[in-house]
Amino acid sequence: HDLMTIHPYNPLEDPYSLYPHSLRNIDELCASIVRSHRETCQYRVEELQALRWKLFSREEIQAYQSKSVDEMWQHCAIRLTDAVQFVVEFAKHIPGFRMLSQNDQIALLKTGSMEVVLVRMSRFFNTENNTVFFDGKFAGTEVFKSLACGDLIAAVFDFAHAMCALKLTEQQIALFCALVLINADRPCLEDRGRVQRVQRSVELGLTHILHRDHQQSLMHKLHQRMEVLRSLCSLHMEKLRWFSQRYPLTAHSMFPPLYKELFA
Ligand code: CLR
Repeated sequence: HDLMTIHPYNPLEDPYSLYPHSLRNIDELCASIVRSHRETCQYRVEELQALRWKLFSREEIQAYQSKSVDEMWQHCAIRLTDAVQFVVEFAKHIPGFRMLSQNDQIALLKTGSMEVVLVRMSRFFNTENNTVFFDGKFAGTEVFKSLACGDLIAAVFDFAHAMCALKLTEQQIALFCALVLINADRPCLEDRGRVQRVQRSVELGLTHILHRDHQQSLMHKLHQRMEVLRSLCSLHMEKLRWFSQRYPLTAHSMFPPLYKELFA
């Protein structure tokens, strides 16, 4: 269990058991979430901005396209799992997350980590040419052709495009990612009440930030994005089931353990 490394409950680390909500607490909550985002987002926006000219060449694209279906799936599963690992790190530093039971932490990560990866993808996305930073360069949808799930890839790219159109700040992205993860409506939660309390505090944080930025109207749009995320993730699971049926050996022995643990 890779996820079992998450720390157990320590009431002394639980800001909400120590003092009630106040504006100062909300500021502190936002600051921790933003810090956690910054420390786990792999690349800063300025770094990605500077890399925008790095595109895959014809030959490199052809090399990806001539990979076999299972080879390319394994490659992408490894990349995705790396990204998920950073999301797990991010989650651990959301105030209140560690105070949830281990089962609830895992349940939230199982349903939410892929969604957060997709939100984070918008930071790695160039809307000018519809490419995503993958394997060290910017890649268009054609790079993923050999996965044989063009509909999922198109939907994921559309989502990144739509997220970019919202022009969120890094702080807004951080709070939105936290809200995607801490969702008391997820299945299989033991202590829904506790998750709900953490969710309310993150909601308060996001509302606070949007209010401060005079962008309250974004809240409604972000909730709409969350619906799309849900459908994208069920499409991902559907594709994964299709793949595992066709290539049981690759799915069983070549996929990263964390990928299997979260999505299988
Ligand atoms: C998302 C943001 C992370 C860094 C990162 C790593 C891997 C990338 C991912 C981002 C975006 C989505 C991505 C993925 C690798 C493969 C996947 C490009 C940029 C595409 C959509 C293929 C999915 C294939 C599955 C069906 C296996 O911080």
